[in-house]
Formats: sequence, structure tokens, C-alpha cells
Amino acid sequence: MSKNMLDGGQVIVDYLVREKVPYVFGLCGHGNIGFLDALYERAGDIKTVSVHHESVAGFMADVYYRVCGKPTATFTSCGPGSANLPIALANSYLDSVPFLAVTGNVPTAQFNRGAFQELYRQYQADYPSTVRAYCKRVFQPTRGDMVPLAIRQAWKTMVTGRPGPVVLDVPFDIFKEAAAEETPKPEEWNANISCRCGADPAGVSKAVDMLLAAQRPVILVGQGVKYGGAAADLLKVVERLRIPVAWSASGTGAIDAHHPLALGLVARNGPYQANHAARTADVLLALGVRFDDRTSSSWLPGYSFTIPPTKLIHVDIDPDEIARNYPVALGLMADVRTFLQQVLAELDCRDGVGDAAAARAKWLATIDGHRREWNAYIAPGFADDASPIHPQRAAHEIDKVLPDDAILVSDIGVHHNWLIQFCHSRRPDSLIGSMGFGPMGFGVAGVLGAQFAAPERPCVSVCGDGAFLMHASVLGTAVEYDLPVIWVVWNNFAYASIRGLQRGYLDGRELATDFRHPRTGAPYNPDFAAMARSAGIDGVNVDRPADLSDALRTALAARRPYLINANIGADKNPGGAGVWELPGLGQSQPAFGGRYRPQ
Ligand SMILES: Cc1ncc(C[n+]2csc(CCOP(=O)(O)OP(=O)(O)O)c2C)c(N)n1
Ligand SMILES: [Mg+2]
Repeated sequence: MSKNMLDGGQVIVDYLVREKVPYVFGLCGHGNIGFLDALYERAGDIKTVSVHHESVAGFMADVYYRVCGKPTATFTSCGPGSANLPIALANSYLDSVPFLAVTGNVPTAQFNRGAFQELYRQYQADYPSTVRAYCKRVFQPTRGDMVPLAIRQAWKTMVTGRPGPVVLDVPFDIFKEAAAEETPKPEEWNANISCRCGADPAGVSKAVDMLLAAQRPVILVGQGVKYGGAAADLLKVVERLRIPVAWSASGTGAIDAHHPLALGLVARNGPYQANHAARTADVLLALGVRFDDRTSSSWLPGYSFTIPPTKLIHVDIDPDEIARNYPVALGLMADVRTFLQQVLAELDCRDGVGDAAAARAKWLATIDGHRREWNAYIAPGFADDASPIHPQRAAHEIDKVLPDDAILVSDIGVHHNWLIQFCHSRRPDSLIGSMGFGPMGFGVAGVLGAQFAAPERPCVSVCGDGAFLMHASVLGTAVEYDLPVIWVVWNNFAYASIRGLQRGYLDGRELATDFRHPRTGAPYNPDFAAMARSAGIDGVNVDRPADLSDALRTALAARRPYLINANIGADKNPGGAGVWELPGLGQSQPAFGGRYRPQ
């Protein structure tokens, strides 16, 4: 190698440094020691964080981005090391979160020979096939001089348009092969690209016409508003037009839940005022939301939405999501922030905006009536002092204690359903969850990424007992990197969300969904608090609501890693005004109200 040449690993690392990536998260293996060597040289510029399971690295990179809006990278070895990553890739892909996965592969000279850890039976070094459905794009440079092109293109693909994770699959020798004298410069290739495309101007004008003429308008916001940085402009539009705002689970926090125009979650377990406003709206403006089955009551009309007759205006950066599930009166491909700015500019040119806003009084009063009915319905759950802790009470205690700047990262399961209903997010990153792929472990591990992204803010994971045990290696990582994260293990001694389905739909024919002692048959779990203590982390057990809030206050004040094992009742599911029906399992009824049938 010429003295001035950088090798493949050095080019990748130098590019990451130029993109100001502060951390790479990953796990070693023989397949990536060349990359680690390049990271070693630049240890002063980019910090390498070593974890104990590859999916943990992916979930960390994911939540890091969700908190601070900056993509990072992961590193995993060839074969099994990278085979542990697809769950995290898919999670980020479906939730449109970018990170760069640098995966090792076998040496090019050994392609197709069945070398140790090579996937070779269908095609040589075939990791790309493994993850093709799990990420936005895979690049596999097979010569050193292909690396500069691959890294700059991988980065661009990851961050432009609808963001998503990209895989850079690098054979063993390429990390150490001469690649280039210079690394591509982000300021030439990526820094000056904007994807903040506005909507077609005629479409903006038509959207404003529809909103001004509407009697019962609702705005529905999704993740595109949060990660598109559109929350401030959303608020301006909403207050100017006095249109109430509902959200999908992924849109939680796009508007402060305490705002008088905030309706709440639209979903099976969404409150009456949110589902009912959305399903009776005459015009629904949907921003950066993709109408999945959880948001849409399995697309059954009259629970979450009734489109038509509701006229849908659907705005999204990805036209593939427009008219996927509902017909549109107006579909606009646009970055939601730019679109909202276009709407504001258009409103400046219109007469009668104030009148339209004033005419909203009746609609808002009707909604307030629904809100009061709903609040009366849920009131008893807040006062329940039972042990094990009533789940609604648990969510409420957590919500009450967390300061406004806290980041709550939820895992997947029934606890998530309770949290999205009963926590009142003030900021776009107050409550982070996964709604696309929904992998257990997302919140257990993601909270570590949150803490790296926001070292000064309280970072709390609320996770199921099932998921915590699956990913308990995080305890070690929190200690090794001195991360003052808090885990609240929502311990219901079961894969309770799935057992709830068996109970609700399968006549209680329960199998493989709870944890029991083989001899006594009593509910069983390892002692999570003791596990934490064995790792050098404070761990406590609580089984009363007030003890949960006290423990959380203590943990927040401690500023060191903490685990609260909370004994929480498993017999209740969070009811709402929507449904979630799985084909073949029969009809489901909303816990509150019925189906809306337009006249
Ligand atoms: C990796 C993974 N495996 C299986 C599932 C299916 N699943 C969804 S929720 C759930 C139960 C989770 O149990 P727990 O973590 O205890 O949470 P709970 O529902 O009890 O709150 C399961 C098994 C999943 N989403 N992800
Ligand atoms: Mg559980």
C-alpha cells in the first residue's frame, strides 16, 4: 500500500468522523477486527461503544437518532454477529429511522468456498440477501477502491427522502485493502442536499380551501411531524385555524398533550374524544402518518376513521404511503414541515381565517363533552390502590413523577399500550416507542442510546418482564459506560399482551404465555432487582402504587443506573373507543361507545 493510501476501514471511519458521528455501537468478531483497528486509530475523534448483543447496538443507534436527530453507525462481525442485527434494522426501517450498519463479511478470496461463517449455499457472501427486506439498501464493496463510493452513497441513501437504515457489508480484506488517498467530503456529496420538498402550490391552495370550509376538521399527526422537525409549525397552523389534533402512537408528543386542542391517541385504546372526532370529521388532514392497523382499528370503518365520507388530505414525504389504505380527496407528496409553512403563507393571503377559526366553537364544545364522558369512565383506575399495581395506576404514577425533560423509552407489550394512553407527552421525544416492527428489546436497549444522545436528561425504560430477561445484558453496558438509565420492569409474570389475546379470543386456552415455577405453579421470574445488584446497579422491588412513584423519584435523584422491579397486575387491558381485530378471531367490541355509522 502506498504510504498515502487509506485502507477501506480508514475511509469508512474518516467519513464517519467527517459526518460528525460521535459514537459507533457494536460487537466484535474476527470479521470486523480490521474496522476496529481503524476505529482504534481515531479513538480521539469517534467513540467506540461495545455491547453484549448486536441487536442492542442497533436499538441504541435507533433511539440515539430519535432523540437528537443525528444518525450513528453500528459494527458487527460476519456470520452470526451480523445475523443478530436484522431485528434492529427492520425496526428502524419500518419506523423510518436511519443508521449505518457496517457489517463484516468473509474475505473476497474465500467467497463461495464455504469459509467459516460464510452464507454461501445460494450465493457467495450472501448477507445482503439476508437483510434485503430489512433495510433501505445494501452496499457491498468488493475492492478497496470501491469503498469511497459505497460509503458516500450509503450515507446519502440513508438520510435522504424517507430515511432508513442502510447496510455497508464489507468483506474482511477490504477493511485493510488500499482504498483511496482521500475520503469523500460530506460537504461535496451530502451536506448540501435538501429533501424539504414542498407540496404542489395548487394542492396547498386546495388544502387550505378544504380546511377553511370544514365544519368538523381534525388534524392527525404521525412520526413524520416529530422526526421531520415540524412540531413548531404544526402548533402555529393548529392555533391559527383552531383545529383539534389527534395522533397515531408514533405521533405521540408532536403536540403537547396538555394543549387545549390536543385530542389524544387514535387507536383501539385511544380515548373517546380522539377516536370519535377522527371518525366523525368532515375533513381529516393527515400529516406524516401511515394509517397502520393499530391506528385505524384494523381499517374497520366507524371506529377510528370513516373515510369516506370523511374527506382525507394526506401529506407524506413518501408517496407510497398515500392512498395505501384509504382513498384520498387530496394526496400531497411533501415534507410535512415545508407543507405546514406553505399553509401558513397561504393563510396570510386569505380573508376570513379568523371567522373560520371562530366558527369552530361548536365543534370544540362537542369534543369537550366527549372528553368529559371519557374522563369519567377512566377516573376509577387512577384511584385504585391495589397490589399488584393496577396498570393504569402504574402508568399514571410514572407520568406524574417524570420531569418534563425526561425521555421515556417503552418496550413492546401491554405496558406500551397503557403508557401511550396514560402518559402525557410534552415534547416530541418524551415517549419513544416502536410501532412498525415492534421488536421486544427495543426499549430495554434503546434507553442506552437515549442516554448517549441526551447525557443530562433523565432516561427511563419501561419494559416488560419478558423483554427485560431477553436483553438483560444491558445491565453490564450501563455500568461499563456509566449511563444513569433507569429500567422500570413492568413485571406481570407473563407475555401478557399475548396471553390477553388467548383470554380474549381463544376461550382462555393459555399456552406458553406465562412464567411459572415448575413445582409450585406459582408465578415465577428471576429476581430482577437482585440481577441488577449483581451487576453493580441499584435494584428495588415495589408492589404498591405509592412505592412505585417513590422509587422512581429516588432513582431519578440518584443519577446512576437503577432498576425498579414493579409487580403490576396482568388481568386488565387498556380499553378505548377503537378496536383491533385479527382476521379469523371473531369480532371485537370497543370498551367505550360503539361503532359510528354516518347518516
Ligand atoms: C422479539 C419478539 N418476539 C416476540 C414478539 C411477540 N410479542 C409481542 S408482545 C409480547 C409479550 C411481551 O411480554 P413482556 O415483555 O413481558 O411485555 P407485556 O406484554 O407482558 O407487558 C410478545 C411475545 C415480539 N414482538 N418481539
Ligand atoms: Mg410481561
